[in-house]
Amino acid sequence: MTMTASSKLNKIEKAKAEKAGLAVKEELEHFAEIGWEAVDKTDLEMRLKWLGIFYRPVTPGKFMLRLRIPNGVITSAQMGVLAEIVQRYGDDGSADITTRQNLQLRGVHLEDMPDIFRQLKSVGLTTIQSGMDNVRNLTGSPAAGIDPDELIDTRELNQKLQDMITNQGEGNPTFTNLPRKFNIAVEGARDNSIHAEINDVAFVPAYQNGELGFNVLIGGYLSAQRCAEAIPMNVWVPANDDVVELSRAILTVYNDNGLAAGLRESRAKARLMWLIDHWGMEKFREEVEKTMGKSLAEAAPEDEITQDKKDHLGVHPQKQDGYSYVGLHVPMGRFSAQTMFELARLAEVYGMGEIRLTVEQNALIPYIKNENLETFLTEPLLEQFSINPTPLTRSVISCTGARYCNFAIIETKQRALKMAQELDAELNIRDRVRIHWTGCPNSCGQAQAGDIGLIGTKVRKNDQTVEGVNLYTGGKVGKEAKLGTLTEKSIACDDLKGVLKNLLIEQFGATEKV
Ligand code: SRM
Ligand code: SF4
Repeated sequence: MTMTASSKLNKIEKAKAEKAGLAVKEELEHFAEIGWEAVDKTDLEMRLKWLGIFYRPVTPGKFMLRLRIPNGVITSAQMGVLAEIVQRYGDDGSADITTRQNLQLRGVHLEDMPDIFRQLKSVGLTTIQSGMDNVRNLTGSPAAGIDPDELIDTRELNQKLQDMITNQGEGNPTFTNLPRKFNIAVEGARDNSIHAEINDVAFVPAYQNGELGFNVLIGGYLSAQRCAEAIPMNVWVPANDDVVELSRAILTVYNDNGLAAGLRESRAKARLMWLIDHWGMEKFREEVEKTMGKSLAEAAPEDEITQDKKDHLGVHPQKQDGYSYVGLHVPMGRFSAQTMFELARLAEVYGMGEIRLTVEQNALIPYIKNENLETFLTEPLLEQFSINPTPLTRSVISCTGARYCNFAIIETKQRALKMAQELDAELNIRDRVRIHWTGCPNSCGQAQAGDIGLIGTKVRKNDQTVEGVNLYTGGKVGKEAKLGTLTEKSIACDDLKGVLKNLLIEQFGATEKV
């Protein structure tokens, strides 16, 4: 690297150039022995994220561990191991389903990490490259392989993508120093279950000359500085290893040109869309073709996203005769060790030992024999994880917020649930209304995708600074997905209920309960 190039690097790039993120893999045993207080600050706060280990300044010594669950498919055995891990930490231990149909464990201690990693490996789980400048969890339809309307079963493709990106979970130096985080989603259903519009690369089903494959959208992302909807790359690929090869080529082009295109200077201008802006789509496409060593087919004129987005809650017949899958509402996506054990047990007893996670932070149990449904529905866990919650509670989504995240400006999860429950009790609401809460403008809770989006902010009220939100509306998901926009600024959380109530009555057909 030249002096000029390196002097322009941002702080994170400089730290990565000094020592690669993945290097801490070899040091984990040592870190566990010396204890977290003795670990170098940059290793502790930054590089450990390459292993999925997140130091939480809000709860020092109690770490968050982010897994990778490609396509949101997890077995009962895997869930059981995760439950055992969080159980060790008593009340501090819990797990969250994330907005990328993934799991994060909470309360974990650094000294236990080598042992935890051995346990995870024994059941085929990995946490590698799940944070910082890496490709995040690969998302796909949660009902892949069981949805009667499905076009392409994306499970194997997502697993292959993960294996390519992470070198079978061992860590892959080739794709671990990207200019920024990177999101890939592969949709096989008709309802855009994966939010194609907010992924850096999204594959959506489309027929080309009678053959089923994917149109490719690129550059979508949300951030504090800019939010961009994914745009067509004008490429179609068949539903086979070309998906993996195209992803490899896009990642290579992004990785290798980040420096020359200025992406490694400012973290705020480093996502894939900035490279597309810099070059234009035509050159970007050419570079990708050059890297792949072949020309790509033009996009099919239309894709097959024809349905509104499903939330998969409740009982649904599978494409396999005699079986149903059941979607359970996990309030705020939060599990205790006990609910994880119980969910794993139910999937084992009634299903085939498998659970699916959704980007709505809920869980499905597939392969329940229809004749066993009645008994299944009487299981005590379903009192906590309802299959038919009230309309707002059903659809509310929230990022981590102030309880564990040091970027947070406000507390989110508890507040979001309470608000949804109270409004459900006070209003008749015909349809679901998706309220997305996010504790800061990073928008991990995807505020711009909500019918109503709320982004945490500080507000002045009665000469005091209090927790508040900026309100977004107009977000659409599914077949005509579009990002919502800011409609009202600086609403104190104490005043929010009244504002939401009016909004729900005026724009979403709600009426007051009498
Ligand atoms: Fe996120 C950073 C949590 C999905 C945009 N995100 C963070 C960190 C790691 C910050 C930190 O170190 O504390 C948060 C960890 C808090 C914690 O303790 O849980 C965090 N993000 C989450 C999760 C857990 C929210 C949730 O409750 O579900 C989601 C984990 C997904 C996963 O399994 O990997 C999560 N984050 C998202 C999404 C939604 C999505 O992918 O659909 C976005 C917007 C989409 C996107 O990335 O384009 C998102 N997170 C960010 C950003 C802004 C990125 C940017 O380009 O500026 C940051 C900050 C950053 O990267 O600098 C961030
Ligand atoms: Fe933390 Fe902000 Fe992401 Fe919420 S949106 S998890 S507060 S970084």
